[in-house]
Amino acid sequence: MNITQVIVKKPSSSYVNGLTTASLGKADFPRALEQHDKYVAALKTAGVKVKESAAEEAYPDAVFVEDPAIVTNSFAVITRPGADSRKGETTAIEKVLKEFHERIYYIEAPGTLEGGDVLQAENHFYIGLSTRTNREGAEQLQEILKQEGYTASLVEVKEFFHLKTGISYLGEGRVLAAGEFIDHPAFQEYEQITVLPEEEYAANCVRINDEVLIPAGFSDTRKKIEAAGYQVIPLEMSEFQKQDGGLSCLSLRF
Ligand code: CIR
Repeated sequence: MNITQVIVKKPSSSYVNGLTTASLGKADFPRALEQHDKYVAALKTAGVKVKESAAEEAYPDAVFVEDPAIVTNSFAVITRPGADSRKGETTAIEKVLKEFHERIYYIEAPGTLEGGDVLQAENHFYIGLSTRTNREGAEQLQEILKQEGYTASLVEVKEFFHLKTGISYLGEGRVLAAGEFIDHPAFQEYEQITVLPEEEYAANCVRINDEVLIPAGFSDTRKKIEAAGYQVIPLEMSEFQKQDGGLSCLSLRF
């Protein structure tokens, strides 16, 4: 898939007070800003245009811009995040997406859905049922995708936070899988690169054109991705990992 445009959102100083289940300590805001700048630089290296939308103090988790929307190159879906403190993030992202797309769909109550649960592999979308995405939300998205000519299926997420916390699509029929998604029947058709339990955080990677953005510090996963023929850009992600965020969460790519 050729990606030309990416949307990111600057972290706000309220970022350190966002939701987290990790016990990795308090996030360091200046460091988060630095890591975010490097993420944006890596995107530019991968040859995409980057729209940097303004930080929002009222929404500490809004930097994880992947969750309030699903975007393709022709339409967007505004989600209804499962976390109550994140529901209002959709207002600003809708405004930004209207600059790019006329066709905009909405997930409606009682459905909930977060973009971290949506994995695109070519023309198929996997939608994770998690603590943030319920069946109503997943089925609404499935219907929208069908209408737009894609196929979609639902996958239960039992252990990971979001679907994409545990699996990434690298392209060429290949996935990077950890934990419950290793040898999972839903992903049988793909060649699989497996992530060691101690490197689980590295299962969330982002393929952008000729580059694979990976979190720095996970040498086994890095070696396996490189051995499969990919060029990698390792990025320090410590301040986002502290808030349960992975690489994909920081951008919308289309
Ligand atoms: C949250 O709990 O919603 C944020 N602290 C982390 C969201 C991470 N997003 C993602 O994996 N797509």
